[in-house]
Amino acid sequence: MLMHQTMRWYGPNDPVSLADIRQAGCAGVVTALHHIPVGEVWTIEEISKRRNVIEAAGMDWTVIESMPVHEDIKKQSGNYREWIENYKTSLRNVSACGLKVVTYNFMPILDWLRTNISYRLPDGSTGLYFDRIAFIAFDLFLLKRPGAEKNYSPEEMKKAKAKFEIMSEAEKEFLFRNMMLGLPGSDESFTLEQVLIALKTYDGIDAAKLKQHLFYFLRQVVPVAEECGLKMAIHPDDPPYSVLGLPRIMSTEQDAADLLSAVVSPANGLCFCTGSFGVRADNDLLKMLKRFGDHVHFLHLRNTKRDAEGNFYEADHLAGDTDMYEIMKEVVLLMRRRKQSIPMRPDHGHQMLDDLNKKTYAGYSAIGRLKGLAELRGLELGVSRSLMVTR
Ligand code: DNO
Repeated sequence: MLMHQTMRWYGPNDPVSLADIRQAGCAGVVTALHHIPVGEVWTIEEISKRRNVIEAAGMDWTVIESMPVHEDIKKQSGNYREWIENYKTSLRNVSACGLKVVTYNFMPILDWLRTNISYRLPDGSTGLYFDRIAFIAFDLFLLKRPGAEKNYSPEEMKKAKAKFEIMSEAEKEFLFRNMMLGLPGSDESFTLEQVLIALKTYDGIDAAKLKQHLFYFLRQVVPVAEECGLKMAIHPDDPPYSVLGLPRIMSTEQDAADLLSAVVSPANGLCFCTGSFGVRADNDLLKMLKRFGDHVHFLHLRNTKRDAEGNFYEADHLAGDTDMYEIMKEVVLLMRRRKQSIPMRPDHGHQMLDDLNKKTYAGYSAIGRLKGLAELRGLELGVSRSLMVTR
């Protein structure tokens, strides 16, 4: 039994086509109805339309990534009760259309963040990079977030100032654009004003409160998911710690344990993203996978390489800080134990070869992801076969 190999597809406007994904060897596609405003119901009609397009290309749509959670739900403000009811309706509708896994996240305002989406690697390809000092410089001198100084040490602020002073206008502009990229699947960037206003609405919401809001949400939606045979898979924070003074609550082993014990149900689970959890040196990924294996409903396999300063870049899928061989071995054993194939996507990939001449969603190149997928596929087959040998 092997993993169900998929790639993310951002929908009809994605420069990487369904045909490309099929040729990469995928059996399935992971996508979402990005055109539906956050909070509104996903209708059966819209879901089936999308499913038909994918099936016509010879693949299936088993995993949704993401069904986004309205900001009001995260803050328990405004019409959050109505958004939760809508979410339940959407869950029933996607289940009626035969989908099985729903990925979501609970990161306030922003999703993943990088300071440089085209970091040049030694071989000439590019990857995504998070430079901690550049990030602090952005926060202090470009965003000028009120109170930002409270989140950093004097030493860090000194380094950020020095870095900012020697940056050219073009470099500042590049950093700014990278940081303000909109939510995944959106072509619109955030504006400075929008971010500052949104940040203000989180005043008074600390990590403990945000967790309570997450658990409240789960107590409402998980029973619905369970009833209709769906699995919920929360995506970890990326990077896995507080940013811009915002609480982040799905970054560590303890966070995942808290989530699973808050609502005990087979429908309450994780999108185990090795690239996100792996940025923290204190996350023991193998231990986490062993501990939470029964609740892993979706796998994002990619690798990062961090340094002592807190910077990291997205490395080759089989290189970096995560021992992908060990992870893969555990995945193979897990699937055998569960007698079930787990959907996986190679997550991001580098921009390489012809990708470098194309504009794709950051991290979602065709060839770079194909390379990652092909390596993971080979690793899995090798591990799987070797585990079959009995002496
Ligand atoms: C980044 C992705 C995330 C993920 C969401 C899930 O490339 O892995 O944006 O889709 O956080 O809700």
